[in-house]
Amino acid sequence: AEMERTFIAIKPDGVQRGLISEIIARFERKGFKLVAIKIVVPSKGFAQKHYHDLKERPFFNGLCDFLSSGPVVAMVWEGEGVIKYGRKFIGATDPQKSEPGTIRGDLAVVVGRNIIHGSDGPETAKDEINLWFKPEELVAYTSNAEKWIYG
Ligand code: YYY
Ligand code: MG
Repeated sequence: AEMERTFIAIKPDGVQRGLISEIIARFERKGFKLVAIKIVVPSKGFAQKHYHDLKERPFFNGLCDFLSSGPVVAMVWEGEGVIKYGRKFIGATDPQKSEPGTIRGDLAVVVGRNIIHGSDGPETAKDEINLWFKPEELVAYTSNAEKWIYG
C-alpha cells in the first residue's frame, strides 16, 4: 500500500452547523486513518498563507475573513490515494455542482460556504500539513483495521 497524507479542514460554517462528527465519520468509515486533529481559530494572516495561491482572485479577501471568523477543525488523514480520493469525496468546489453523495453535495448549498477544505495534490498536501501542524502533532500508529481494509 502506497500510503499518502492529505490536509482536510472543516471550515467555520461546518463547525457552527454541527457537522464535525458527520464529516469525520465519512472519512473514518471509508477506511482512511486520522493521524492529526485540532480545533483552532486561524488569524487572518494565517488564512492568507493557507490560501496564498488564490491571492489574485476577487473572493480572496472575503474567503480569508471567513476562514478566520471562527473555529476550524484541522486534520491530517492517511491512506492509499487519500489526496485524490479525498477531493472526490468532498465534491466540486461549488456545491451547486457537487454530486449527491459527496460531502459538499449532501451538506452545502453555496460556494462561499462549502464547509470543508481538502488539499488538491501531493505538493499542496505537503505544504498545508506543514503550515497547520508541527511534525510532533502527527501521530504514526498501526491500525488493526488496516489488514482488513488493504488485505
Ligand atoms: O479547493 P477548493 O476548496 O475546492 O476550491 P478553490 O478553487 O481552491 O477555492 C478555495 C475556496 O474559495 C473554495 O472552497 C470556496 C472559495 N471560492 C469562492 O468563494 N468563490 C469562487 N468562485 C471560488 C472559490
Ligand atoms: Mg483549493
